[in-house]
Amino acid sequence: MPHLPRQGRIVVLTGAGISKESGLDTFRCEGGLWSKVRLEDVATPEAFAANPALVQDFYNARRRGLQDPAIAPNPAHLALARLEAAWPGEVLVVTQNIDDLHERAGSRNLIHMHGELLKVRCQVCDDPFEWRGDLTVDERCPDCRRPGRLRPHVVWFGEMPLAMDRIERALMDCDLFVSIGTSGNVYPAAGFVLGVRRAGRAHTVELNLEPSEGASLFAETVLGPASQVVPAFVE
Ligand code: BJW
Repeated sequence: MPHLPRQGRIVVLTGAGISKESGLDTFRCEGGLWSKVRLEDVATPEAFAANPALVQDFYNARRRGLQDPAIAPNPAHLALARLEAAWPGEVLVVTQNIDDLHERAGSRNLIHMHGELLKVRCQVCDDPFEWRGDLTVDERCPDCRRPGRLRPHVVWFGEMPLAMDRIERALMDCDLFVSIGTSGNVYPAAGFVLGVRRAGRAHTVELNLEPSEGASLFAETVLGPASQVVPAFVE
């Protein structure tokens, strides 16, 4: 861990790579989700409008997968939770992941900028709520009772990621920005490091299996599997 003031603010951005060793697929690595299904068919509002059953099936399968007892936080998730508990300043984890492994590891100051797999929301009422089973296209909203309006609580291409105001404030105010296991292909998360650099204050570090698209923008890079490099960085 680089030297920081005791009250230093840390923002950690995580991507699919941190959950890979927990048994969850990444998107763009060999054998990743986007090699099995076209993102245009399942991860846009237009895809959902055209074929809601196909999109629901894609998320139902991933929801079931996440609840497999074999899927659990790995040492990288656990190290970030320990850091949050021990650090006298603020540690904010901003995850692009829709899994719940950071929560299960014990992270509490956490933003799911691309939503949460175990939540759905009504397109009329708009409030997300927990949903652990399969979702069918004609399911009724428990609040407004309208059928066919529930959708996965995830952020698809072309939609605005969640809590951007809070994230941008935290990025501008942080002393250390750490990016873990993300390929840097998807904006706005891919642009966070540049924003932090422009603010001119924070040290920037990438922890990844392979250099990301924006690797040259980080002041420091540590390559290796998250389960090894994250605990080593934090301790
Ligand atoms: C390991 C490892 C191990 C492996 N240990 N590491 C310019 C500016 C702004 C927007 C755009 C722009 N140009 C284009 C856009 C639009 C678009 C976009 O980015 N398109 C690109 C394809 C170019 N973005 C959007 O539409 C976003 N919305 C938006 O921009 O709104 C307007 C706006 C503008 C400005 C400010 C604010 C808003 C929405 C994007 C939504 C993305 N949704 C998905 C699906 C979520 C639901 C679901 O899970 O199904 O999010 S797509 C998918 O990609 C998912 C992920 O969160 C996201 C990122 O993937 P990630 O995590 O990086 O995974 P991989 O697979 O790419 O990489 C894995 C990494 O792990 C690799 O680096 C490996 O090396 C590493 N790894 N094993 C450590 N063991």
